[in-house]
Amino acid sequence: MKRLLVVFFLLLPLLAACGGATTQAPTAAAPAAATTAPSAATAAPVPTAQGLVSATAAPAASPAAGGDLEVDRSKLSSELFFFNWSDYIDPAILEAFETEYGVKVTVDTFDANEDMLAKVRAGNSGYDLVTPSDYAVDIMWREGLIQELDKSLLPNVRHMDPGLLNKYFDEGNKFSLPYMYGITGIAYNKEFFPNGIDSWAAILEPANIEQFRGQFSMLDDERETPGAALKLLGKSLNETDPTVLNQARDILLAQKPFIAAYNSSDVNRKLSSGEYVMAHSWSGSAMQARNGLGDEFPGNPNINFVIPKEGGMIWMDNMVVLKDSPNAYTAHVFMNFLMRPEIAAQNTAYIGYLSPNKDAVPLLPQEVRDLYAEGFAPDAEVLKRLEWAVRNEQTTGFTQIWTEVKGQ
Ligand code: N2P
Repeated sequence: MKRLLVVFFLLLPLLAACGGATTQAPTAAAPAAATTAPSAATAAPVPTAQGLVSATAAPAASPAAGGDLEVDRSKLSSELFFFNWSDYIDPAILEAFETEYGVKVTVDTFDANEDMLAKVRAGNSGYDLVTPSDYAVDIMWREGLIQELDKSLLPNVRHMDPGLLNKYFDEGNKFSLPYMYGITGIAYNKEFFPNGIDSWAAILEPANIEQFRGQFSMLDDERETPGAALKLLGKSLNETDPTVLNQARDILLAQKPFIAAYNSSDVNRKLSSGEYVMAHSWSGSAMQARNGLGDEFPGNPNINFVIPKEGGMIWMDNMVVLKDSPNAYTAHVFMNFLMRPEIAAQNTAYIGYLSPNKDAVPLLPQEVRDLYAEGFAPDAEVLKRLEWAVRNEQTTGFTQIWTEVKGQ
């Protein structure tokens, strides 16, 4: 199976510029106009990417390159427990880490921040490292669920795009460092939509979806899915007015009889197999449907991805170490390993999301770069229509309407 070997070069600086340090519902739009491109924007795409990341080569291990961490092996645990989103790391990277350090990384997966939070809040989860999204990082540090990072163990932070650090959910990156970011829109099979899709109405309005009953899904997510309905209403996905939230709920209730499922777990596979003709989808999941995922499932060349004209979500998942992590030192070593540019590039190429690692970006190959340009990453125009999800006291309204939607 073809791996995703990707390059993403144009948009990172624009994305980096957005969402800054504000704590109020940051939109991607305003700062996108900023011209202070911090990294790759002005650079021509680096031509030597192919071969740096290859489907057959083991991940490059060059700990010494550029002054990587001097690991005290006597402090390493033999195991590490990583709680991560599904289909969100190249298994070859886990093998490479084990080969280099003798640490076996066990990955358990979740498909929603709220599910992850419930498990971690219960205590003694046994997990060391977790990848919450932006607003969930905010929740986790406020609730004392995560520990301050020891930056002396994380020299590879220097490879991260500064524009994607210091975001509103963890100013100063005391608790978290970026893992991957992406956007949420509609993935569709162009056999069924030869003219494309340009509005959330295509997946939300009964008149449009009757003909596709049981052949599409919405994310099983209390922020993403009401967020899509809010966008159709022309509202912010951080809307807190109960009247508007109820309108969003009603859109979802009207749609519900037609969907196959609320699904955040195997949208990639079902799009790829043709079981779904469209889906509310994360960009990388759509990219996996298009290109396949390692040896797990094949790609489907008919899959496209779009951010509807009304807008969509931009988000970033982040590495954090749990307060009760049994192996915190090893967790830092693993985080630092994941921030090596060649490892980050290999991982990004494999899973098809977007890398916050500025030195990984030039290592990404052409194939997926082409897909980014086709819409699997935002261009400047799309970026203006994207919004980050913010957590605050008022956003409990989402849990309320989501319970009502799911419960009926
Ligand atoms: C990967 C999930 C991407 C994370 N399956 C969405 N925040």
